[in-house]
Amino acid sequence: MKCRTCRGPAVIDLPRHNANFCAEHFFELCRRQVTKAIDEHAMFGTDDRILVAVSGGKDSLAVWDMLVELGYRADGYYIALGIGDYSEESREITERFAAERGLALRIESLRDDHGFDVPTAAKVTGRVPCSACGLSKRHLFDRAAREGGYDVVVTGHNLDDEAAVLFGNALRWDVEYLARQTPVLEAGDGFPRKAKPLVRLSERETAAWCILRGIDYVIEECPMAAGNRHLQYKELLNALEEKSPGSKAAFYSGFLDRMSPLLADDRRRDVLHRCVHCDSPTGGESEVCAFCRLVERTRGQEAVPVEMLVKKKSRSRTSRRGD
Ligand code: Q46
Ligand code: ZN
Ligand code: ZN
Repeated sequence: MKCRTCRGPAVIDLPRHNANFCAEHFFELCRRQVTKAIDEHAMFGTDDRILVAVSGGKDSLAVWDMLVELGYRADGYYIALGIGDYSEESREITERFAAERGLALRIESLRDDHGFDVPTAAKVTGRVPCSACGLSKRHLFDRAAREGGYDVVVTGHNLDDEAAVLFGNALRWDVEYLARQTPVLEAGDGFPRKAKPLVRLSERETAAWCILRGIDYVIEECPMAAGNRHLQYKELLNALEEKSPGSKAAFYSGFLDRMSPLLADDRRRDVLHRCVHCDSPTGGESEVCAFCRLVERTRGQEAVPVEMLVKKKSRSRTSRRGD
């Protein structure tokens, strides 16, 4: 197996590029793909202050590493979700990653700072853990960016994630979500800009980036993820990709090029007002945002152990987008 660029020994084969690469030229390919995504979608520039939402997984650590390497001003932001050992381990790994590189990392804890954790919120609301988790993450990322004066929030969503979400949204022809499924969402109404620089890299490629760069990351999936639709869609798309390499990227990029522009008019945000508790933008009738209502509902509740939910999970409702 030889590197396509230098003919030296290759360390990775990439069937969708019909080529093999040595570590150095694989890194070059990754940097090129990320730079292309950033430029093509006008995500941010070198003067912008970037807040990277890090989870301790391969994607968020890879994107943080790449952005710093490419000369961007990127700080990390980690939310301790209180999902047992998984959260403990991911926090340690994230802290070590930042400390070893001298990077700024802000840590917020659902339990210590807001009085609840994901398992307890799931029990109290009677919904799947991902529902309260996703709501909390979106709310806190936005708030951290606003309070910290950041220009953009970056997440580690990769090609596999985006293709799986697209598949789910298209299965239901959910126009509202399809319209908003863009690699960059502009700032507005108190929301920061959001960008996904890894949309041109697959899950396998971000994992290879971490392994070849010696980045330690949490390998296990979140224990709450098992059985979620998003993972099932990924498996289906992987089966397709194996038979026909490149089909995942073609599915997603075809959507961005040909379908997404037609949905521009559906990309409007609801009319918003400010939450009377936390000043975050919020829609609907209530004066209080969904996150503050969740804090209120979980106040004083006894902490629920993760194991309790892992066993019960198969009987609960799945979240709409499967995220
Ligand atoms: S962390 Fe949270 Fe994910 Fe775990 S509870 Fe679901 S949304 S699966 S990215
Ligand atoms: Zn090479
Ligand atoms: Zn609020």
